Amino acid sequence: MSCLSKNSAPVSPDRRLFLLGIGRTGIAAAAAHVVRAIGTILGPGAALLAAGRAAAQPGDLLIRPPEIRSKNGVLDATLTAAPGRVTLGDFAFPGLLYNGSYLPPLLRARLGDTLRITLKNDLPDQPTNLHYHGMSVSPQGNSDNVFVHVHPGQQFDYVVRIPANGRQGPGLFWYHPHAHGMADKQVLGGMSGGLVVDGSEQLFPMLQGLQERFFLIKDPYKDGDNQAIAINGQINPVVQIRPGEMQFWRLANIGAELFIKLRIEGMPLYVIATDGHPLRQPRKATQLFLGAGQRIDAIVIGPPPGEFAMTTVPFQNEAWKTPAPSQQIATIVSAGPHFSRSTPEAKILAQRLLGPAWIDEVRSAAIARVRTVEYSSTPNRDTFFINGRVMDENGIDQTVLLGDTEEWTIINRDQQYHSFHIHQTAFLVTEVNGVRRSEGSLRDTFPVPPATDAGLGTLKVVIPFTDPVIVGRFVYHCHAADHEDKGMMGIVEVVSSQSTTNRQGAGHAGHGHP
Ligand SMILES: [Cu+2]
Repeated sequence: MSCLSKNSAPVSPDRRLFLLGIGRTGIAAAAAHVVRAIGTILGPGAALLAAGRAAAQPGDLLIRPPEIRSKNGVLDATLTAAPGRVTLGDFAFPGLLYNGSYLPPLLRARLGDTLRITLKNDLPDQPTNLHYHGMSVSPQGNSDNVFVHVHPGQQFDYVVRIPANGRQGPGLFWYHPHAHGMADKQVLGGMSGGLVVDGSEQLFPMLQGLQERFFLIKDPYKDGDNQAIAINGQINPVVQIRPGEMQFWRLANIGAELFIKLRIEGMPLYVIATDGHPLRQPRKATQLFLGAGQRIDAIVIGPPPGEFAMTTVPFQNEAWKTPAPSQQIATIVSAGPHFSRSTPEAKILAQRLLGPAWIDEVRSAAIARVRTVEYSSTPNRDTFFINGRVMDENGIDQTVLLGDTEEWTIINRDQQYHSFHIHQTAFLVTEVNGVRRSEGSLRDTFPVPPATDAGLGTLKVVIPFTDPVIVGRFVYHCHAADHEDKGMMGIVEVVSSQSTTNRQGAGHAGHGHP
């Protein structure tokens, strides 16, 4: 049974309803009473919430994902994919899980480490595999190779070497299944987790000693028209901070289809990295737009005492649907004595990235070639195309020479958001809908705006295919996983000038079945 209703955030803790003598029926009618009750329970700060949205009941304290860290240069982990029950507030559904958990382990490694991940497929009826999203690692063999299919009852041993020197730097990444046609269902079911390359404090020494918080955002299967949004597998968790305290927040949309705009009333974020790529200097943001796959690392400062709602901001995604109403997805509680070593905003914004930045090289590189990638779909949206074709796992759509930097224009003919994601390398966004953009950091996933009456949606990016570790065959696609599964994915092969195309080695090695 679910208490998600069209216009309200989930009303979850039964105990408050019990205290109020309200049964589980008639909850919508009781919402106003509940909000007043929260005001009584939590004091004047809660008025902020009550004024915002009804039925925004704070849940439990935000939990930390369990972690598996590398030891002596190796991260050993086993991920077992299997069905399992998921309960999110009052919403329960049959999930597809890693190690039985909707919040599987956060993997933490360092540059130069090797990930040794055993993937066991205990799903009864579908293949799966693992993708290491955002990592500049090899796409071949038993590394980050999405052409591996691990069938039910089989297991596969991934060995992913993170170069000590190269394009890959410290930052926030994630892992999820990428078996073509299966990704959406599996990620919606719960199969995705965080992946961190440690060392961000070497880029921004101010991070040293700060409390680190993860906000791993997921969109479970819809309950009718209602879309629950979970953070670390929790509905509307409470995040504690002291007034004036700095914390290091790491937000990742590791969901399947979700595009969200979010904000915290009265609390800006000082963004230091996007998709694991540092900014030259922090940027103040009062609103974030995160499509599935995108991440933000940010410093925050504890606001004055009180409660602050993290809410979604309605926006037009699909032209044929009314925007989803705002919902509260977390509650920030600022309380306790004012932090003694408080840092003013100006000091955060005055930080400068230590060391060279890949973005400078990308910005100044000569463009070796331009390409156009056009997104479209059938009118009933059961098939999605790139350049009029659906994904063909045995083909190659683009061949790129290692060392080249290219400019790709993604054109969106559909009246809904898509996104552009490419494996193994980040890119620089230079233009959105024909308007020049000055980006302070690289991305690996970025929304492609919908077509409107004003014209087609366009995104222009500059992609460096310059790291020798990425030689091989890999994919680019829309990261709304349902679109990707329904065809909106293409294959690029990066070839070094010395070698000819090696389809055998890159494409068909390492199948998980005998
Ligand atoms: Cu899409």
